[in-house]
Amino acid sequence: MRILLLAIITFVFSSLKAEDGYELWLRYKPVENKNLLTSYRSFLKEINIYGKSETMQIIKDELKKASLGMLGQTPVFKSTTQKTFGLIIGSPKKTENSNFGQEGFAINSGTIDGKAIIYIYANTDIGLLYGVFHLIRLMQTGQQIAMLNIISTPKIKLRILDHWDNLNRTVERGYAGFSIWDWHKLPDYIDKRYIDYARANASIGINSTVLTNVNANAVVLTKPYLEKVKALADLFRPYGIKVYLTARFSAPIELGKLKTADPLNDTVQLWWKQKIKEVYELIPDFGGFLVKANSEGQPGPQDYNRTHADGANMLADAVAPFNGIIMWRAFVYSSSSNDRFKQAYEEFKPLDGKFRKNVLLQVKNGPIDFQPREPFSPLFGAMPQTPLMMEFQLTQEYLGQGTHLVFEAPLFKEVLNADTYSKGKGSTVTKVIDGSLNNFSLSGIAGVSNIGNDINWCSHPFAQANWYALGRLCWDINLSSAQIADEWIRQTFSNDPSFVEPVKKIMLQSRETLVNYMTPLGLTHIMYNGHHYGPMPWGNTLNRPDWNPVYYHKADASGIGFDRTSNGTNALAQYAVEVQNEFSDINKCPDEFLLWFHHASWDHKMHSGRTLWDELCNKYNSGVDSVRSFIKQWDSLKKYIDEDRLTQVDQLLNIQLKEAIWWRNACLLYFQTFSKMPIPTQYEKPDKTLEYYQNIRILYAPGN
Ligand code: BDP
Repeated sequence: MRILLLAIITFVFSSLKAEDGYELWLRYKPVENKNLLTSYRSFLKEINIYGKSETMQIIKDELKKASLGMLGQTPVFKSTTQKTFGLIIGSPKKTENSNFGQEGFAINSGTIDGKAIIYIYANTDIGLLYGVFHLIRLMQTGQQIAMLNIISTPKIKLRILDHWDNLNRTVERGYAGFSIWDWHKLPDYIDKRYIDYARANASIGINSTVLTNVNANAVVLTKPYLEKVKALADLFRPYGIKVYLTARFSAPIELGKLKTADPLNDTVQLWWKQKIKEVYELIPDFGGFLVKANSEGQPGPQDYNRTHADGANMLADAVAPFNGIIMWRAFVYSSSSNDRFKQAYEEFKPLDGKFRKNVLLQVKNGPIDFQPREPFSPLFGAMPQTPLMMEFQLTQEYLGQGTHLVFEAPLFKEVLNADTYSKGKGSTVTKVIDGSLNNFSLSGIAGVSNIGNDINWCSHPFAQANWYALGRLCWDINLSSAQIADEWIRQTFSNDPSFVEPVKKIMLQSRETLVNYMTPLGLTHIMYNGHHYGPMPWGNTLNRPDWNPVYYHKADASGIGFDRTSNGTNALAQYAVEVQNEFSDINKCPDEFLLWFHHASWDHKMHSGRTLWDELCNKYNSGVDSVRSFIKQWDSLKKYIDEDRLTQVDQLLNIQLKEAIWWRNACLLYFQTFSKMPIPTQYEKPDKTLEYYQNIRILYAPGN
């Protein structure tokens, strides 16, 4: 009796316990709504599982955990064909259902003879696992499960995390500690985190992971490291996750002692074929390679006067017999172009249609580099004969790094919803990426991972939401930012609407808020050199012009902004005429893109009626004000969540406020030296001088 009482007390009060964030959105806290609890309990009292694979075992463990945590009940597991009720997973008579594909699932529920019954069907065990996680999500977010009729399939085939993790465990642009891959101890030591990582990814449908940094190290292709990779691949397989590596283009020289890495050289081709065979002998379902070539000093085919297509195709031919793929990055820029914006298009557009079928071109969302706001990359509308995949950056290199609360779904959606007009109105980036516009069956979205070995995985408690958003959007690209935020908050914190609604509001405003206090009105790349932490709009000391912030804003006495119209670099010509029309007229260009495309005078009249200078002051100040309101809002939510995470977020928001003020003051004081206009009286005056801000030296920012 006492034990039972203790169990009930523990069940009821476990939601108030301190939390470290390790459990992510898979917390499985007790369901508080009595009606829902009764309903869920009846459906999950008995669970019938058909099949004995490792994946089915994972399903069983997950359901046990969820049921115990949320419902306080241990389900009875059966695997018979006898009279069944409760939750039925898989089916004794497996019939291929073309609606589900290889990863989709269906869930149906109702009552038979007064007994609750719920079926999850799929063509594969992985599909069943996704179905189970979906059902758990419904329960965690407080939804009815009594009358379900769901068919769900992923919109995007390759749903990927790109880790920029080095073999020495540092993470390029990582703000959450060291790499979770403990290469030194692999393959014999298996960190429990690897399993939890796979679980978390499977729960949101991520099915691919690139383990290593795009600035690649050939050592990962040596036998001892491949054994380590194999250990991870074996662990991830039952969770439906395939492993990929980055390939260093000069590996034949570095590892094979060849004199060249020329992709058209027979010996080089043979070297890669043998190396790749070795990989597949260890990992039969190895996914393939991600390649950064001839970009920021990385070796590549152009070192031998060959094209990106020559390089990609050589590797594609070597992985093709094993059904592998090559993800070739389009992130290139050198000092030769008059506008960095134009470079990827100039190099890749002529190669359209020249890549093998198993090559995907991986394009960053914007033409420059993961800035707080960029117009969509013109490549999305320009390569109808090449499957293009999207590269987003979850790790917040240019979005406040480890200390700012920024929910990135609105940024992702803004790009995906943009219309390329490449095949007339409605040719959205989404349709390019999901393959529907140009008829490709291969499709992919990658997010540069924000995961490290910090206890809560991503350092900032809200950074987890960006990992979550990537997975959910890849599965269902039509989900709105609000839906994703809603789901995530409920699972990560609380189902109480008095908590969910204000926090959702903060999340949905957070990206625009950051744009406002960092780079409003289309400003871009004015961060500190190197580590990119903090403002440095005055930066002008590096050798190449396109490494310096002044290159990007071009502020002078006449105005500010980068003229990309036909009077300037004419980068706009890389878009369809309809897109050009949206941006080319300085008076019609949307405010948020103005300085991306125009050098506008300081007294240019904005849509608000204010001058450009006043509008700049307005935006920088409204960014700061929003952070203040986030803090106030957050602090009013004390009673809804555990103190640990409450305090953590509160401290981080206060850092964010300090930094927002730093950004505002530094930028306005600097730009004022050109505008020569006063900061309007209704706004706060910077309390320090420009020199003060210019003398700030941050030597050891993380991730660099
Ligand atoms: C830039 C990062 C750099 C990456 C590069 C890339 O600053 O660390 O290596 O992107 O994507 O944003 O290759």
